[in-house]
Amino acid sequence: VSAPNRTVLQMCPLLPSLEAGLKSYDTVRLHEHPDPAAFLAERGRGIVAAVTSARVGVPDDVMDALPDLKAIVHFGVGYETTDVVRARARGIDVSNTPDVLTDCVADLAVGGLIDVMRRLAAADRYVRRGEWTPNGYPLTAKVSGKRVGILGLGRIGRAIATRLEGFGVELSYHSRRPADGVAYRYAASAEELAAGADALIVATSGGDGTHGLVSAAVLDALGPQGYLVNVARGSVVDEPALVAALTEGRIAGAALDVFADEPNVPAPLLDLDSVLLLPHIASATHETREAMGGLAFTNLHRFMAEGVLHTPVPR
Ligand code: 8YV
Repeated sequence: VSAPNRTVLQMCPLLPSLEAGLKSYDTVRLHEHPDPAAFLAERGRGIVAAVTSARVGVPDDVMDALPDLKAIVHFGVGYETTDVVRARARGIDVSNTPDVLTDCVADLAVGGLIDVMRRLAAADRYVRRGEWTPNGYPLTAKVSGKRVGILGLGRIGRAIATRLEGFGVELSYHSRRPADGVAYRYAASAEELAAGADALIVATSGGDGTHGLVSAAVLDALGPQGYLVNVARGSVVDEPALVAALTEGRIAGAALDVFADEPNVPAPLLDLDSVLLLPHIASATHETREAMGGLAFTNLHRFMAEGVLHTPVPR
């Protein structure tokens, strides 16, 4: 019996430069098969690595159809779409692309905060509609000096905080436990954080551990003068509660790069100038996406050559 091929499974369309890198291996593109389950039943043996995005992950049924799988490589820092506990129980290691996107995601969070408080996109629409009259545009809210709460003080949350120090804002945060060596005020819960903030920026990871963390109660604590920015995952926010709070004016506005069911955006938000709607673009710059693709490829390459991933997700 000859040794099986060491095949790589591509789960979804990826950055062109990363797809070009995958060509150096025997790679199969699952998303191009009309019947993926039948394809895997026939060809699953010999697939040792899967390359996927944060959005798609490797679903349980795909994992179960791959008896030789040993590595899952994510293009993206988030990996909540893959059951890592299940993977590791089977001896499959998992990697993501941390650090390389931190700057761009933090930049966009600050941009979103300024946009929604100063209503930049709405003002642009106003000018384009030809409605500009002297003093005609409503006054907005000052950003500098405000109280900003950051939910999740990981790499991205810290980078957001560092940027906002330059705006003279008063920073506080909530995470599972207080972070070592951090001078910002720690709030014991998301609700307490929101109650003491003019703006709440969501920078946690997604997945079960943070699902619905920004609840109706948290939004009410943020209050009618408060703004929400979400660059994390739509799942972290109770989206129906957010839509209700925005349409009823129980919070002042929101800048949203992520949604519960992308690319579907709740219809009532489309009519609100108090909301900035972005199509999940926080990491989407040439520089960062190339760096993410490079790091994903380094993970695959090291696994294929040495049997280890370069940036495995934490245990
Ligand atoms: C990307 C992201 O949109 O890294 C993540 O977790 O959500 C974004 O950077 C995504 O990874 C692209 O698939």
